[in-house]
Amino acid sequence: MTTAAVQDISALADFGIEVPSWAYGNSGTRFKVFTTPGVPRTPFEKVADAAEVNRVTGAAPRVSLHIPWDKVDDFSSLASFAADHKVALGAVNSNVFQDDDYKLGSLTNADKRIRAKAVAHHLECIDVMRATGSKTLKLWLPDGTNYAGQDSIRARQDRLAESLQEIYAGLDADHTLLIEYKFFEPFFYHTDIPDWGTSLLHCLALGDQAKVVLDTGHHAPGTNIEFIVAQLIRQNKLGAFDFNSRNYADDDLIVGAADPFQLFRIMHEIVSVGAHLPTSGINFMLDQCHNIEPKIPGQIRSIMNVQEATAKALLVDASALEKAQIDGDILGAHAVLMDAYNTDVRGLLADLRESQGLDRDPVAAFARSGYMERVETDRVGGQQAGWGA
Ligand code: PSV
Ligand code: MN
Ligand code: MN
Repeated sequence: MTTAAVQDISALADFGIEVPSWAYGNSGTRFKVFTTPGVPRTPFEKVADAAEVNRVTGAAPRVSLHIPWDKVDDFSSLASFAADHKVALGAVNSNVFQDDDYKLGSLTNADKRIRAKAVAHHLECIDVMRATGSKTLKLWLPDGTNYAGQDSIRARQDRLAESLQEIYAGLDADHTLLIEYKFFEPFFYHTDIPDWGTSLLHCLALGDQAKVVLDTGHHAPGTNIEFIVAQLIRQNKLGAFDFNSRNYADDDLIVGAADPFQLFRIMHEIVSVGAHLPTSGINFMLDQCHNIEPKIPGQIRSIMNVQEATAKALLVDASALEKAQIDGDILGAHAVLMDAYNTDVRGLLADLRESQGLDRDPVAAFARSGYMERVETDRVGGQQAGWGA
């Protein structure tokens, strides 16, 4: 059993989770995008919605942007708007998957002109970062092929390395380039950055400012994600998470919904080395879409799920675990983890919120606020957040 001495989840007071702007817009599958009353029409309204999530949870201090979905005339005014709403603008996500030019690839394309265009887009994203004060550029590369022999796998890696170097050279000294991986989709034979190994190799070639972002939905079924987390942390190359849940592929469902135990195991690897503390520099982000459920409450639920998994990880009796591991006590060690996982932490989290001056129940607080009814009346006409988030 966990003891009272280790029931300290106060570290969660400083644990922030970044939310994605695209979670607040309408999204869907290739079959249908369902519209939602009150959906944001502009990037400003997306930021306002995200600020609501922070207001009731106290744990969502930043909003990731997606360019061009969140393009505005004056990014510094978007940053001031965010600050007025007590949030900051976070990672800037590039987009090289919606332009006809990129049919055969973007940063890997055999055509030098198209590669240059894709590099220029990332340099434009870096300019956005300068205007918003964001420190992180996030690159998910959709490039790949559908048929064996369609293009040279090797040549594409060489082109990618060269393109990445050009982007990396455009970073300021305090910027980080996050390189994401995904094992398949939109291409189905090979993907140019399919796994953490490929992402890591490119990051190592680039330098200290390049790190891997791990999207929990981007692995083959059965992959031991916590092993990847542990390994990347050992190399100081885990830059960020894109949290979400998957049952089948890149489902982008609410984090902790499909497999809360997996989320706990991931957070245990994080907490066991203190990587949940702000000093680790790891950016804990959500990358989700709410196709059928209400979006703001969906984000609130997501934040709470990550908090619950992290609280449970904080309850792991580290010294008892280490002793059992060293003693070769297999079931004893497993029991230490399971004791923490099976603890109901909802009361502890409600107490923590109360101590922060927040409502004990963020879902109820949001429902009571009348915000949703207000925006449903005020906002007429919605904006498609964009495909693929
Ligand atoms: C596409 O798979 C994707 O979901 C990636 O995970 C990116 O992080 C996200 O879209 C936003 O571009
Ligand atoms: Mn992602
Ligand atoms: Mn994805």
